[in-house]
Amino acid sequence: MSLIKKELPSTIDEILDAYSLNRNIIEWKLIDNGHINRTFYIYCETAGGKREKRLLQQINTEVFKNPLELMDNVVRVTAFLRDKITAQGGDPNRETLSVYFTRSGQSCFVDSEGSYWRFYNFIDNAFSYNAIENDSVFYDAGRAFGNFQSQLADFPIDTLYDIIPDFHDTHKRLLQLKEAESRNTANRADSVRDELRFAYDREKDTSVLVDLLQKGELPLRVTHNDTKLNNIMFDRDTGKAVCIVDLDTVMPGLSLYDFGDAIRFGANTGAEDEKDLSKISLDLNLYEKYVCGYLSAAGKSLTAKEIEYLPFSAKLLTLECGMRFLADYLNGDVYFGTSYPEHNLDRCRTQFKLVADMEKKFGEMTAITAKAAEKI
Ligand code: GN1
Ligand code: MG
Repeated sequence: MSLIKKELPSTIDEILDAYSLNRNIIEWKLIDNGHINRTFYIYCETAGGKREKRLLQQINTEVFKNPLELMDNVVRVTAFLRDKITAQGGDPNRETLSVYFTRSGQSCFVDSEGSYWRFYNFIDNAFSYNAIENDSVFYDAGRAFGNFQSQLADFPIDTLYDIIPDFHDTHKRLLQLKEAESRNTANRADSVRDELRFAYDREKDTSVLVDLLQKGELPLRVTHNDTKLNNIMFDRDTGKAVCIVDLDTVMPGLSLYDFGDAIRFGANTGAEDEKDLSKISLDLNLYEKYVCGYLSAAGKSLTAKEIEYLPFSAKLLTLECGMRFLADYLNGDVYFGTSYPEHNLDRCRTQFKLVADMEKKFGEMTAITAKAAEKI
């Protein structure tokens, strides 16, 4: 089981030295709402005696095989965003992540155990949601991700590394699931026959978006690729979305990946790992709020085909995520952080329940989308 360690790394002094920070940390806290990286809030002091709040993150090199390419993407995207935000009269220290460089000018530090660490600015007086408390928050989430996409619309896409190739190629994800089933590493395949059947029954859906991309009917854009609600920081004073975080998977992709994944997580009436499946469904009101917020910021730059496939993308990205959880369960929980043995299976079941509910509500999702698109 891949349990995320909760304490500060044993190499913390080396890390602090590399960034010219004093060895005594004033305050720290684990931030544990991601499944991949290990993240800490750190209140520290520079060698010059200045106190600073920063985010320290260990890059998961099992998932991100080429951390230097990843950091290259992140440095260039964040520098680009800083310029955009400054030009628009915003505050780049709050509205985007920025990378701190080591004493020797590197964007991350490799400690004596071979672990990769990086520091970001800490967005102070801000918080993230794991679930929607009020639907206007989700409108704002849609606006924020739509805005992020518009800000990066003229980023030179060819200069970005493909950090995880075929990350949202749902058909390849299905093939990976089949492979996990046949390898049956954790000897769990017999216990998940229903879930496997659910995925395989939807095989036809899995190649729809990648085929449209290949045929040139959907445009390649700079996308975030991990648009969970908790990857948006909200300002404590204004309540508004202030900064998009978790830029590890920013790379060329489809706008529909970002839309679909945001609905998968944020418009679910239950948590991603809820055990009681009766609590899982698509909240159509939240779906509508997100569509309206997203189109208010990105609508003008989208093609008719992109808009047409918005509801489908929600269903597809939910199916894809469920298949990924299931494949990881079959592989023995080697990818996603888990807290108990059936964690990935519980996550898979919520995703498939949500897919089934979206299938029932697909007509309504389509009508809501069409109505929202009229206002662009
Ligand atoms: C992972 O670490 P986190 O929670 O931001 C995963 C996403 C999944 C998500 C499911 C690099 O994101 O693709 O949608 O878990 N990130 C990676 O909650 O695989
Ligand atoms: Mg992530």
